[in-house]
Amino acid sequence: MGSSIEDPTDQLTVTPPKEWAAGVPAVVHAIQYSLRENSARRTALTLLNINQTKGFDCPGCAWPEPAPGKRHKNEYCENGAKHINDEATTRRVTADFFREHSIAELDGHSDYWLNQQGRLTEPMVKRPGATHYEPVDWDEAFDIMARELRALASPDEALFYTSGRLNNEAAFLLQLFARVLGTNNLPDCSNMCHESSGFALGETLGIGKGNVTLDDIHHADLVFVVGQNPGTNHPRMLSALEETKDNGGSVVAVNTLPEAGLMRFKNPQQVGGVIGRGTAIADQFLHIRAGGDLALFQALNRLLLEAEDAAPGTVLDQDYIAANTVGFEAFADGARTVAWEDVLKATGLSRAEIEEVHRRVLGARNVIVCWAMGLTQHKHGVPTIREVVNFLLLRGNVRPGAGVCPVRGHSNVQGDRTMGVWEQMPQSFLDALGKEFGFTAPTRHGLDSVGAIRAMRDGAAKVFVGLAGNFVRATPDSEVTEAALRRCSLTVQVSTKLNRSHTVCGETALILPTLGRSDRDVQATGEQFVTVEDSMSEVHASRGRLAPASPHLLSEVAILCRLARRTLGKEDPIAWEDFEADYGTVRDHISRVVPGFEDFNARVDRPGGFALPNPVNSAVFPTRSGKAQFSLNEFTMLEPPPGHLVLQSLRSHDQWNTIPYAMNDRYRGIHNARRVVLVNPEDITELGLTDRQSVDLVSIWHDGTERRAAGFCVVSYPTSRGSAASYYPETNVLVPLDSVADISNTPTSKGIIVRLEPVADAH
Ligand SMILES: Nc1nc2c(c(=O)[nH]1)N[C@H]1C(S)=C(S)[C@@H](COP(=O)(O)OP(=O)(O)OC[C@H]3O[C@@H](n4cnc5c(=O)[nH]c(N)nc54)[C@H](O)[C@@H]3O)O[C@H]1N2
Ligand SMILES: Nc1nc2c(c(=O)[nH]1)N[C@H]1C(S)=C(S)[C@@H](COP(=O)(O)OP(=O)(O)OC[C@H]3O[C@@H](n4cnc5c(=O)[nH]c(N)nc54)[C@H](O)[C@@H]3O)O[C@H]1N2
Ligand code: SF4
Ligand SMILES: [Mo]
Repeated sequence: MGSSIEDPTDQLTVTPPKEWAAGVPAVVHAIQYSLRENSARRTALTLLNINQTKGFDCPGCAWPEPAPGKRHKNEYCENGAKHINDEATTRRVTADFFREHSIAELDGHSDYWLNQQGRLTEPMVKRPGATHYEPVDWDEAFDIMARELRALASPDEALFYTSGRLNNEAAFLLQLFARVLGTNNLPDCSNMCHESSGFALGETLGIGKGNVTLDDIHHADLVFVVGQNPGTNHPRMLSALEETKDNGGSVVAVNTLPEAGLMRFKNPQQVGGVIGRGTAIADQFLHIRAGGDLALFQALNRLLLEAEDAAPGTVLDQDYIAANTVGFEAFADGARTVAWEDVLKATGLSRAEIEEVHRRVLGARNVIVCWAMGLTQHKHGVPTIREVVNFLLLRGNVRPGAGVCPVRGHSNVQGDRTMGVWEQMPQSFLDALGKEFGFTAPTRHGLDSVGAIRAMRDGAAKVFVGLAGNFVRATPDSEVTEAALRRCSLTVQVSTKLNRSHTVCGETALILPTLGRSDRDVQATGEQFVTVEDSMSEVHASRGRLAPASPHLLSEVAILCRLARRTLGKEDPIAWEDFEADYGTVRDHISRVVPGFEDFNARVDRPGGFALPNPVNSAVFPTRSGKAQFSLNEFTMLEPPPGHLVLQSLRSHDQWNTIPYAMNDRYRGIHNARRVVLVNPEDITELGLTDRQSVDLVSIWHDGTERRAAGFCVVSYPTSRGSAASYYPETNVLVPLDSVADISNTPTSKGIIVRLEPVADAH
């Protein structure tokens, strides 16, 4: 019952940041965590099945696996092992647990404590006015949901949130159900994640995904890793970069922090990695200021144009530009005017550093740019990524072997989108879906995550259904978001583990426990598998191997099928019962609706699955003009008023998104504390603060409102000037709901303007 678990209190110790990542300590750490959660036998069973062709997909990040023949027996990283063990824990949350703890009491516990209670085991309901959850049988749970959904004045009063853990089959059924019901309200974690990438790439290249393969990374001449911390968040990417280096390629890392994984890597899967010095990853590290990446790529583009002017026909790929792109002239005119003075101010870099990158670019044929949240979660995230595309197009670097690589977060976040989980799917998809199932899909755009919060706040949405994820902690402006959810008539969370979204309830609230990636899934026609798509558009099967956490769990597919039948009634012609009995029937429909999935069942049966085609690699750009689009992006930089810093909210090494697994951030040298703010020593002095001082973080917003996160400890850290860092989700309270990226509407979680207010030390 987890009574032995306590809410952690911060007891900070600081050691110097590490200069290298992975290696033996990482593996030992993973096994320790595993044995704490599991028996030795279960540990072996789970760890040996991660990312194997007959096993399950790692529920961690979306980094792809090597081709089947090239897989290591332990094809997982330290963090993958932690994620899987967190799911495979033998601790259980039972009906007794909910009898003992009121919802108000649960709400007082930390995110860490909630997660540590273990796996959810049976459906629970909080009835109107109740203080506790009580058991409910599945039938009644579906009745409650169907009744609430049918009582809505319009289907647009319902919201269906998903996190990227959801598999393809469930994602496809979810969006089908929402659209048959009559709404496109499909907010998802992508809205907070790579939405800026999707918009920028969709507009410029015609497809919102990356075009490079793992093999392309291995053989590239130059790889940029921008605004990304692979040592923690995509650890096996380090093996790929090591291979790039072995093959003679180089790496440029661009970050506000000197992240350990960007500097040096010791590969735990190679003997040399255990005892040697490891591989230096970044040949050049650009210690950029927060939000300075747009200026950096604008400067690189100006240098390329000037080099071409000086030696025509030698720098730009003029044939490529002429054959495949539009908008070059307008872009080039603008790019030539970017002022060095502005660039140096925005980036905090020297001109010599940028010129050194430029020389590397001139010497490289195949260039790849990888990025993650350090670009997407800024107000100017979309223009920044468009400028990255300009940079690549200039030398014809969007083609096989080179190009764009937005490194996705959740294991199936890209697949969920491919399956139609988006509030603004194109008409071609809606038409194909309607044709396949004999209905007319709604065409009005639905609500994204920020839109969903506004609608709940304003009483315009009343039923919230979350499939996977932890909406209330993933989203900005925590106080506003909590109040918004509490206004709902019904909130439903389909989850594997307890989290804050279960303690912030609508008038009626349901917890529906479900199978995780590692659980065996048996339905009427036998054992089922599901499918996922990784960051490089490879689709493959995932088969759980463990006995489910409880006999009362239903799979996500089963929950959706029963919900749909109960809500839509017997007269609905869609064969929901068949889908639940045999997931292959869902894949048959997908094969006829989603381009690239022809013959899905046969192709996914092959070891390693199959790759979705990316038209860009055949020089087909499905944009409005039919060509790749150069764009003109206005120079923008983040300029906090005097006495303020730009705060980014990021992940520690010991957390999975909204869930801290432990209180450490080993590579950054932070131990036993999460309420810390990393600040450059010169900024500490300039602000009149001292190292280890207690402060409140106070964010400011245009409308004069302030938001406060109390009780943080200042830690002197080599972050770039003006750019502070703290962990998410503790700092989400600071992000104003209206502070979103232009075009993509992504909360600006990496660009929060704050001041640090000294408080009397509690110690
Ligand atoms: N272990 C673990 N793995 C994960 C996750 C997890 O929580 N834990 N989450 C998964 C998910 S959903 C995602 S989306 C990914 C996220 O992967 P990342 O994007 O790597 O995650 P963050 O921790 O948000 O780190 C952002 C990085 O960008 C840098 N940065 C911040 N602002 C700027 C800037 O303005 N410019 C530049 N150049 N750099 C900047 C930060 O210093 C940091 O290194 O990871 C996935 N993998
Ligand atoms: N300030 C700030 N906010 C951010 C970010 C940031 O960098 N800074 N990052 C954003 C990003 S990139 C993302 S992706 C979002 C993440 O947002 P979410 O995806 O919503 O959050 P997670 O923490 O991944 O969700 C964890 C919960 O998922 C449930 N779960 C796990 N596995 C399964 C499963 O197999 N099935 C089901 N049904 N449930 C499961 C468990 O109950 C667990 O408690 O947060 C965003 N929010
Ligand atoms: S790199 Fe990502 S997908 Fe691979 S094992 Fe680690 S967490 Fe899992
Ligand atoms: Mo993400």
